[in-house]
Amino acid sequence: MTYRYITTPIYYVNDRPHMGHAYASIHADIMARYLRAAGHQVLLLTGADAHGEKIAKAAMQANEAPHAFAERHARSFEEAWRRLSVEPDLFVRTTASTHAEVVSACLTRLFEAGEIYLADYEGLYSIGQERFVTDKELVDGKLPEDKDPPVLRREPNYFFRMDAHRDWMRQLLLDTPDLIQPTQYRSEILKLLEEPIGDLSISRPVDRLDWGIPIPWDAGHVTYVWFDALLGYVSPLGYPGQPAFADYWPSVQHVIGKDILRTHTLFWLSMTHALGIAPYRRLHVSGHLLGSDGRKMSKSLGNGVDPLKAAETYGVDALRYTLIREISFGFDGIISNTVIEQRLNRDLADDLGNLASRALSMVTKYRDGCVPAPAAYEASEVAIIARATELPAMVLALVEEMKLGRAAGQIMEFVKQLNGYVASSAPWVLAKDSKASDRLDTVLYTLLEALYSVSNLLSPVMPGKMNELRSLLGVSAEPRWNSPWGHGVKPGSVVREGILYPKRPSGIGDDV
Ligand code: ME8
Repeated sequence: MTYRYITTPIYYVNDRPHMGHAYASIHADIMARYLRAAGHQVLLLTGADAHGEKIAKAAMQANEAPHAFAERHARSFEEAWRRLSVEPDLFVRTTASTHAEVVSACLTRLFEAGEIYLADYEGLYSIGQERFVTDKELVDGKLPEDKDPPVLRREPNYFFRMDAHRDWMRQLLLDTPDLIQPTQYRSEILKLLEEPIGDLSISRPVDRLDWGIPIPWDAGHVTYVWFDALLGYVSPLGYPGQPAFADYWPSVQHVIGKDILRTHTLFWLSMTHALGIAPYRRLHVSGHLLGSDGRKMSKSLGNGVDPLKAAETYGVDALRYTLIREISFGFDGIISNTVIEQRLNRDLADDLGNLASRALSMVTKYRDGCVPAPAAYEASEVAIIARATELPAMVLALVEEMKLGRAAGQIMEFVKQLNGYVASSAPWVLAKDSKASDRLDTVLYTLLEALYSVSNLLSPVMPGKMNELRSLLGVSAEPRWNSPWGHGVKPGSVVREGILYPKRPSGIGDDV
């Protein structure tokens, strides 16, 4: 048994989750489900990042205490994950006392080791991104991802000696070419590491911000939100002493968006190095979702699609499928209602749904709904069996690289092959020929068994619909990975007809 640990970002809980959050969480959830199906012992972590100025400000605007405000939104994230079939094993709250204890212990250790010092800081601070920024990063006076320009700050801060770990980080990236994926993000960070990166301010004076974990040796400061949140990846495993940490941490893979690449490389790698925690195994970095107008999806631009509304309109599984299939992971791409609708109507209803409903209705019509036993296989069946047998390993190899869209693409190619097989074997012609009865049995059985394979292969992406498909095929609901050909549908058992993906008339989804 091998342990695998996958994390989503620990989201700021200053509002309801939006499509960008759903994008990262659904990718992490699908990867977790594939690895679980393949026999790994998997933990999927998500959580709520509750501290920092952004939350304090939003809570004040909502006229609510920060703790109650963050808790209310954390619950709306939990509810959203339920509705989007994202099933985390762990949900960390940075407000949890167990988490605060880990943060305090880490700070104390680093302080005692001379890794933290006090100094005055003056610089531009982005409240949107919760970090000090450099002039080089600004476009027209602000960060491109921010609404407001950064503010000038001068204050005493505790600093972590981040720059002292620069050479080590550089060497780590050089020695581990697949540490950060896709590779363009590794190159970006390697370039940054060629020059000094400075030290990291890790505290805020309480007279300006008191919403955070106190600095253990100085009541006048609270911990900087990123130093606190990143440790949310280790605290739920019982770092440092619990067996779960020893078991799961060596396999950790983080899924993040490109907006938090620097914090997950410069900050997190140097922190783990200073603390003697092994660096993560993989950082999977996504691009940004764009609205139908081609601009980064955001609430202020009004070009976003609400994930819960989309799940209600098109079905949660169609949304999950579209999110992994439409955009190559790591690149920017457009997600609009039109895009989801097209994926639903074309890939899911026309290709997969149609294949299932044709196979099931032919079995109903020609064999009274009973699964026939196959007779002799011919070349076309041998090709299908070979494909069904090799797909699980191919799919898993792509999943390990977070190429979920390509994995789903391979499975949908198999579906196309099966649709071609229906056309070329023409069961409706065989049904008219009393001497072709064995042949018809073989074709119908092959279609049902291949659909069973497809349901197992796509189950991590579309758990609900694939359960439905297995139930129509008369097979128990649990998916089985790598089920050998001939061990799925049972000759003599009964299938049911059904429409998996009702088609939606085009143009109903308005892209606002
Ligand atoms: O940054 N397209 O939390 P956050 C794609 N609390 N992904 C998007 C997106 C978009 N338009 N918008 C957001 C934080 N995301 C910190 C994380 S981790 C220790 C602390 C996704 O709520 C993307 O994965 O701002 C991005 O990295 C994440 O949401 C940021 O979530």
